[in-house]
Amino acid sequence: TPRLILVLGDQLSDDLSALRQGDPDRDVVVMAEVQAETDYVPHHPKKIAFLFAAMRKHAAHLRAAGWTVRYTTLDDPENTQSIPGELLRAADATGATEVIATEPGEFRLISALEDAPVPVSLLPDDRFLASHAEFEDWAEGRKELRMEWFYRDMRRKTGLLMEGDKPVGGKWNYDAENRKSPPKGLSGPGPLRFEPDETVQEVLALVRERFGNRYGSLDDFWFATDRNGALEALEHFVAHSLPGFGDYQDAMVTGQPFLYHALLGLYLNAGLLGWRETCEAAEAAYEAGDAPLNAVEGFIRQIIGWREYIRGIYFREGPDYVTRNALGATRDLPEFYWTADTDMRCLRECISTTMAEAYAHHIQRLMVTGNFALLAGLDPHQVHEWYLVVYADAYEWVESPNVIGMSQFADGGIVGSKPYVSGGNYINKMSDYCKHCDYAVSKKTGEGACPFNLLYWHFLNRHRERFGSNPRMAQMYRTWDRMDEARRKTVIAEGDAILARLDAGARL
Ligand code: FAD
Ligand code: DLZ
Ligand code: SF4
Repeated sequence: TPRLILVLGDQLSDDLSALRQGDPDRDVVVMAEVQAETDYVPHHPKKIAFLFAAMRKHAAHLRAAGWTVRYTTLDDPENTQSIPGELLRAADATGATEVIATEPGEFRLISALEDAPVPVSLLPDDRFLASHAEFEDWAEGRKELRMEWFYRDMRRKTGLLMEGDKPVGGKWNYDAENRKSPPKGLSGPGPLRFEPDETVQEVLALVRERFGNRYGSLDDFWFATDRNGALEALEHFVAHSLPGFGDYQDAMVTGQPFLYHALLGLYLNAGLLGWRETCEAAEAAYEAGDAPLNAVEGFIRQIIGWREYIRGIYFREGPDYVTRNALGATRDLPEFYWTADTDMRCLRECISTTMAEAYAHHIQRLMVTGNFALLAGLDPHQVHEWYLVVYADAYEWVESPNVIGMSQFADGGIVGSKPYVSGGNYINKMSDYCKHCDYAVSKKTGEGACPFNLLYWHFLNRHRERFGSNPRMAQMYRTWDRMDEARRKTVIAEGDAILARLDAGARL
């Protein structure tokens, strides 16, 4: 009898553990577009279109490689609209009594498979550099976890940018060189764009019909939707953007959402690219003298360092991670996160890019939308769901430690040792947003003062008990304490007023 091999929407890799265990002459691959996955949060339609198109092409590719594939489209009248339901239907149709699957990247779906009406054997997802056991071993017994130490081990393990046991160039980390402010007129090459072919157009029509009224634009869809396209996008990035990636990694420019960023996260996370080939392409550019070390090291660190570390945390911390709320933040997510309708230019810019492209780069996510949410005390679970909805590269295993941990400090300091907060000065230094803003970044209080300036001190003041003795935050508290009493009172009162406006749904 055949067995069923489940391939999920973010498992579009040839070298997948479930496929390796299967036999093309005997087994049946099951792939399904289902509402349970499109609706557990209302994903951005571009993300759904990307995944459906990539799934359809991957199914065709597997068939060409000799597999029998049962593929259910979303509009198939027989579709049960859930993964376990489609496995049961496939079992009935084929006589299969067991399923082989690669572990999903979300506890919700892992439990659904464990409870599925057909027995499922879950295999490790070995498309990552560090297995769960390896991360556990690394983390075990450490007082605190820090990405940098993990990253060095991963450099040693992979040999990437290594000369024997020494890091190339003598330093492990060149981040200090990667924080340049954007010069006037900075633009950058941006990603490689793909014209929608017939498959993509069919999917776009389906997604427009079913999800067209949702948050997020489906216009100008340009993502690659197969492995060859993803490889071309990688090549394009390495040739054109990687050389400037380091210098302008943190820069933000109005009307230029992409700059020198890779725009590869969605391909990596869906399985169209692997970490090793991606890092090796960057390393080769360094060795050929085509890209500087600060850029290449920074890029490789994001992938074998941050991406793996973040995944390790998700699986180590467990299903309750996404409900953590160490700072007790309870404010509802303001409506403008869904509409970009705010006078705060930085937020308007980052949120409208997100609506249009299902993309924003790291510093926009961390220091604009994330920073504001943290300063304003927004409920971290609502913030987490927002990030899971809006980005084409978002899956819970990677999104939640970045949001709950890195950005919102709701895990109490597992991912990061201090909260990522800043006033308007940082945003002004790294962007041109403030020049175009109705608020004045130079104003700390009074009419038209930048809300980030007020909320920054408000945050530090209301969380003094937790952060006051953190040596990495001592400087900030000293500055606060040196302000005169009356000024501090004004800051708190005006911060309160902004939060009250948020609560009242007033425009900011
Ligand atoms: P680049 O900036 O060019 O970086 C290269 C690659 O490195 C990325 O493609 C990605 O695979 C990897 N990478 C870089 N930083 C991280 C990180 N912190 N964690 C994991 N991988 C990283 N990344 C996601 O893949 N999915 C998410 O849902 C996600 N949510 C985020 C939410 C917040 C609040 C923050 C602060 C960061 C989030 N990130 C997420 C990390 C990072 O912002 C994105 O990976 C990156 O912006 C993707 O764009 P890019 O491909 O142009 O990446
Ligand atoms: C994100 C997503 C969406 C929108 N749709 C599907 C789908 O229809 N079928 C499918 O197999 N996978 C989909 N996915 C990806 C899954 O949600 C993903 O595998 C889990 O969140 C685990 O990472
Ligand atoms: Fe954002 Fe403040 Fe600058 Fe306006 S002044 S863009 S609100 S940081």
